[in-house]
Amino acid sequence: MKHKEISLIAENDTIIALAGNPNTGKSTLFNMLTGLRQHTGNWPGKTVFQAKGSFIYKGKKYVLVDLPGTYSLLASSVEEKIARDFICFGRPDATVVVLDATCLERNLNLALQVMEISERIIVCINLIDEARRKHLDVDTGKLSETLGMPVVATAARNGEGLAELLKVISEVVAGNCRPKPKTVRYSPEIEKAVAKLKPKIKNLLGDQVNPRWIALRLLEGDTSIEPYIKKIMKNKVRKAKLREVLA
Ligand SMILES: Nc1nc2c(ncn2[C@@H]2O[C@H](COP(=O)(O)OP(=O)(O)OP(=O)(O)O)[C@@H](O)[C@H]2O)c(=O)[nH]1
Ligand SMILES: [Mg+2]
Repeated sequence: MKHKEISLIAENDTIIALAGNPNTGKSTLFNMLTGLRQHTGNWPGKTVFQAKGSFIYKGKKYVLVDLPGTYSLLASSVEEKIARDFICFGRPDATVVVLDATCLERNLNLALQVMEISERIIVCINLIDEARRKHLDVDTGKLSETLGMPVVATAARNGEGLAELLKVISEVVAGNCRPKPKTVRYSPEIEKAVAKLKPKIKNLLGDQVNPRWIALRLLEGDTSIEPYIKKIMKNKVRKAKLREVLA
């Protein structure tokens, strides 16, 4: 199902992924932006497989992918694997990480994991209306500075902040805004091993994936990424052969 859906997206489509913890309003945001009716709500029927829709902003088409809600990207459940594989190997042009403004601390854990995979991230602090109701004040400027990424506050259900979110998405896709996510540093031993592995991975896989993230997964003994690595390598070899023929 997942591979079929990924391949349904045309090669030159601009793809925006929506990631986040369960119940943060991703599908509500998806429906508001695409005009579709993806099921929303905290009951069985939550988004398990990613839904796909599109919208036009300033004459440009964007394909939006609503990923299932996950607390992490460790691929220990089917939802986590779908979300992780799409962000890493589906190569979206930008990933919007949707966080619940009323429990940022827990939600930021996922944002940090997405930051390890991808650079083109936008943080969307949703349910800002709920936060306001609870007298919680979110300093988006400070958060943006701390994380090194654009941060937009929204209340998806009533459309608040969506104009700003679209503007930021378009700027990130166009390269006018370049997020610089802060790197999460590990112990010196791990960093030493990562430094050794990174150039080798880069050499093998090119810039198709984030070599630091792959190095960390390999050190962790995560075998679930192997099929993708093999696929990327096979494609690379095929391309190299084609180049030889063309030369
Ligand atoms: N007050 C308020 N409620 C919201 C907002 N956005 C979404 N909701 C509500 O939050 C609930 C969950 O929204 P969904 O869009 O289904 O959340 P989701 O992130 O797609 O959930 P999963 O697919 O399970 O991960 C629904 O009842 C929405 O109506 C918002 O900005 N403010
Ligand atoms: Mg959903």
